Amino acid sequence: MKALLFLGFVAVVSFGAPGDKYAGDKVLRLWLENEQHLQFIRNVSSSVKVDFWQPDSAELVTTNRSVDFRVDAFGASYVQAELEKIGLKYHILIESMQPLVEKQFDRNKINSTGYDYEKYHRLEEINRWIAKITVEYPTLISRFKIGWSYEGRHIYLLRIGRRTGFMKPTIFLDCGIHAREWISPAFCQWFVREATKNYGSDSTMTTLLNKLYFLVVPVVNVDGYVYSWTKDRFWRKTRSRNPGTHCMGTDPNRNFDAKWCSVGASRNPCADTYCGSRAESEKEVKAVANFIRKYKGIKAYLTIHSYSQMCLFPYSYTYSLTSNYKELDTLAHNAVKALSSLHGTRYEYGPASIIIYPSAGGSDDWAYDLGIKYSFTFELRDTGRYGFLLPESQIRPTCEETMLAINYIATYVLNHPY
Ligand code: 9B3
Ligand code: ZN
Ligand code: ZN
Ligand code: ZN
Repeated sequence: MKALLFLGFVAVVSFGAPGDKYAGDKVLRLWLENEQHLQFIRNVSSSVKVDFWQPDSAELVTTNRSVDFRVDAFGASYVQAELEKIGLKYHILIESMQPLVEKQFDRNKINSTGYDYEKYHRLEEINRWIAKITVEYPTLISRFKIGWSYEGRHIYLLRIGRRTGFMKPTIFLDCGIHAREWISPAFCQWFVREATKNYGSDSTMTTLLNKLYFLVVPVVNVDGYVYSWTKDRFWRKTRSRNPGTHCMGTDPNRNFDAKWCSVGASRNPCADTYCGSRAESEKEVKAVANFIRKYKGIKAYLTIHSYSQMCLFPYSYTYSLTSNYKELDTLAHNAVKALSSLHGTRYEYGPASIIIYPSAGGSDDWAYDLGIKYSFTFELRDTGRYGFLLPESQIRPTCEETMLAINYIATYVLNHPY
């Protein structure tokens, strides 16, 4: 019996399962109506540890919007009591976090027929998959390394499309900029699978792959992703050290060179939206930016995040509209319409500054200002029922509907050369 218990313990640790770290954690949603509510939320972190889910940090909270955040059992009882006192109504989005977290960690993730696209995968599995699918489709896929992470891991890029020997318009698609948004890497993998599987049978995909290249980075923030599997399921940032503090990491989506750190980002290394010591201080951001700068022919930049069901486009760093606002708005409208046609999932769309909050240093704004005029951030499912803990049963419907939006945009880009 002792031996069994011991073995069980070893297995849990070596697979990086969450233990009972999240027992008692809850996710609460508030609607802030006035200054008093706002002050409460801004100051709550001094009394208890709260993990902001939506928006992504305390600084971004404003009145007349909802806030989702995670607190532990102790924090929850404190916060709930305080909320009653100031008469702020709240809603418990997730009553008990532990079972949801446990469900996402390892079980039998490789089935007999090969890779399971309806599971979340740890980085080593994703890297093995990258190697394997590249070998399986030598005429459609090439694998590149675009750089190394802070902790020395490779960042891979897959180029997908029929090899022609001449330049083709190219669509850049990245996933996993934020570590805890696990549905994002799952989507990039789904995209590559659909592209390869449907080439030659589905006419849309065949045309796209004949006439375009897709450049897909399945996981940008590789260190953070590993950390979200091994240490902290809700880690968002990179894992670089910050001098003078024990707080680690920079928000890669505040670290791009787009009006860097001017708004909606934090100078505090302990914040989840820390912009870093300078633009492109993060090796992962630098790798993506350098690649995009030197690769000629990128006509669209698409980046996948979660959660909140939105299709966002520039600008995020200012309320000013881009010169092609009307075109982007129509394109987003139609992409979202295609997405919704499958399961009725509702998406909001528009400039990020207006739809979520103004914030600088994002990859979409940076790509747009570089001259890539079709630049979109997708925030996939859900709207907060599960948040970052989106169950694996939703991987398929989420990816299927998102494919429709991405294919719509790709087809549009193909038909509107510039
Ligand atoms: C944020 C920025 Cl700064 C941007 N340019 N585009 C989208 C977003 C939203 C994502 C973020 O980084 O907060 C959502 Se997770
Ligand atoms: Zn796996
Ligand atoms: Zn994100
Ligand atoms: Zn998000």
